[in-house]
Amino acid sequence: MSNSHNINFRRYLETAKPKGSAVPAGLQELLLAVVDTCSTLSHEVAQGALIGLLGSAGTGNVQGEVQQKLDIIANDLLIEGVQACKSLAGLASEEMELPVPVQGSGDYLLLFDPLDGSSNIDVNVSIGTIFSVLKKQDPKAPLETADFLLSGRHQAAAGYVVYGPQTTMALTLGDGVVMFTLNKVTDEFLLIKDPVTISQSTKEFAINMSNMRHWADPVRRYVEECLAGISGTRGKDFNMRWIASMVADVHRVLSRGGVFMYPWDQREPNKPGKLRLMYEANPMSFLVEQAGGASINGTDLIMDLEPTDLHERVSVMLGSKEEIDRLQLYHA
Ligand code: AHM
Ligand code: MG
Repeated sequence: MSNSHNINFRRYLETAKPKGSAVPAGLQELLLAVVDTCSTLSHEVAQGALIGLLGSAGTGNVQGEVQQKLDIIANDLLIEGVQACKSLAGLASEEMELPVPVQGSGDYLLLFDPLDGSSNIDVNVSIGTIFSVLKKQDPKAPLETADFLLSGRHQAAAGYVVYGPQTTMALTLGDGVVMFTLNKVTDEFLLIKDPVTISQSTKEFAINMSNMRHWADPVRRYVEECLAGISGTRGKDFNMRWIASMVADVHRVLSRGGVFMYPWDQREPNKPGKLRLMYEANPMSFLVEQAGGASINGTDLIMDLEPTDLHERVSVMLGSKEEIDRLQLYHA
């Protein structure tokens, strides 16, 4: 199926049969609440300075990073938007140290990066919301941080909404990836692509090149070979893109292939990377794997990593399979 623009998100959830089974009603309720909130957020983001949304909030988050006003607004909107979901047991956000208990008594856990790409807010470049849904292992026990510490393989759903020239969502329920675009007049997300697949090979990579001198040898080797182009060992010219919003860079990878990297670097040797495993790497890895690509931290599949901390960081290399296989080989 492709370009079925008359299927809205609610209808998609009602009719989809991931791995042959209907989407559980509780998961439908939760995803609809998340996506409705993202639609509200999309309208707020589009107003920017007109409603005083740009600039720093003058506060720091649990990661020690400066929060933008929109980081906080997006976080509050999402909490408010899902609070009443009966199917939800608790939520965790990149912006908050501890998980938040909710009114619901269900067994789903929601994790999100409310506004990814914060450094791009004030310069009117694409930003987005990333979300991941897990199932609480013991639904009856009181909520604890440890309930969230499950590997990416436990995700029941994951996705993002990118606020760009269009507001577009990518979603996986564990059986492929689909994309929707928001009709801003009717406020409906309409199906635009099913299935979404990532080409196995590519000539495009994305990395913050200003950090090159700090990278480990395997990443440096990979990028140097890309830069050598047609006369080097790769025998082809590569193009480079770096939006500095993971959500927008991964959207490009899902749309036309490519490699996205945010690797470990030697400035903070004890920090595995910049990006967060639970709010960024796991949901994006689920999407990328489900679209036929691959996602590693260098040596291992990110989806297989066992988290030990809600806010833990990880090195990320994801995208077209042939390139990720090559990167993994260089790390062996
Ligand atoms: P954020 O969650 O505070 O926005 O930080 C994560 C972002 C990613 O979206 C992006 O890939 C990366 O940070 C950009 O980093 P850099 O500024 O080093 O290019
Ligand atoms: Mg982020």
